[in-house]
Amino acid sequence: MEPKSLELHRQASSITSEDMIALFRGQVLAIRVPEFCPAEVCQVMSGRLVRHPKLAYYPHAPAIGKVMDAFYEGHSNTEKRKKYYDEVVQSAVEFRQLSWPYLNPMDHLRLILEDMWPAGANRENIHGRPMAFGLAQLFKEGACAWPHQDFLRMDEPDNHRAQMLITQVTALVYIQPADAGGHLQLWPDHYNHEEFMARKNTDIYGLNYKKIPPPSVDIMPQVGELVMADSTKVHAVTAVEAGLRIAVNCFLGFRGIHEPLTYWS
Ligand SMILES: O=C(O)CCC(=O)C(=O)O
Ligand SMILES: [Fe+2]
Repeated sequence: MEPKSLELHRQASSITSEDMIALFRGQVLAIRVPEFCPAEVCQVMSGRLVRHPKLAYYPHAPAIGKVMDAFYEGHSNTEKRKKYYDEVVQSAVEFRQLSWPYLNPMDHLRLILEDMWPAGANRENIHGRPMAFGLAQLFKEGACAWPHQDFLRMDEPDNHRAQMLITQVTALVYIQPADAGGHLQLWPDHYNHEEFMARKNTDIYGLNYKKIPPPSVDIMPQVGELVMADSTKVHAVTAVEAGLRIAVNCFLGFRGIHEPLTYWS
């Protein structure tokens, strides 16, 4: 049962620490900021992303492309992990160029967080060096993301800094929503490892829809919209039925209201 006070999503014209705290506490499942990134900037970015030299498709999911590496991809792969850290500075520069000469929506977000959050916001740094920032994901027709959870604390059980994370939020800016499908689904539940494994599909990474309740929130993203949701709770992307879906995203780390927020991808 969902608590009575649970708010499904909150629409805002600006980001406030009150809204962020409500999200971290699980009192609201999503914060939506319409037109966070102007449509003309989205258009510039999508044009560059589809022909980006670093656009790569996931070998296990060829309908999903990405520009820039995500930290979790290098999980338990020393070589990938090294490449990730070696390319941090260059990736940030290249990510910024995607929107040049306009303000990059991810840079805009980090500036807002730094200005708005009482203790400011910093690049995440669990290994004594800054983590990468800025990533794009492209979903072609048929692509989906199965219900899953993202939590750096679970991926890095031996890392002291990662263990101090109370929760983690995904911040997504939709550069180009799908023409049909490609909805973001959110659940209020977080499963621990045992509970997750009991509900997992046997042959794919995500949870089996038949073993979890229906989603509480279903969002059809709009062009330029910013959506923030707790990534440690179950979330999914429904199959793209028509068009190409492009989102840029980063994660935000929360360690307490007196601690700086962190961001990484
Ligand atoms: O693209 C989306 O809407 C969600 C992708 C996702 O799983 C995430 O941001 O953690
Ligand atoms: Fe996710």
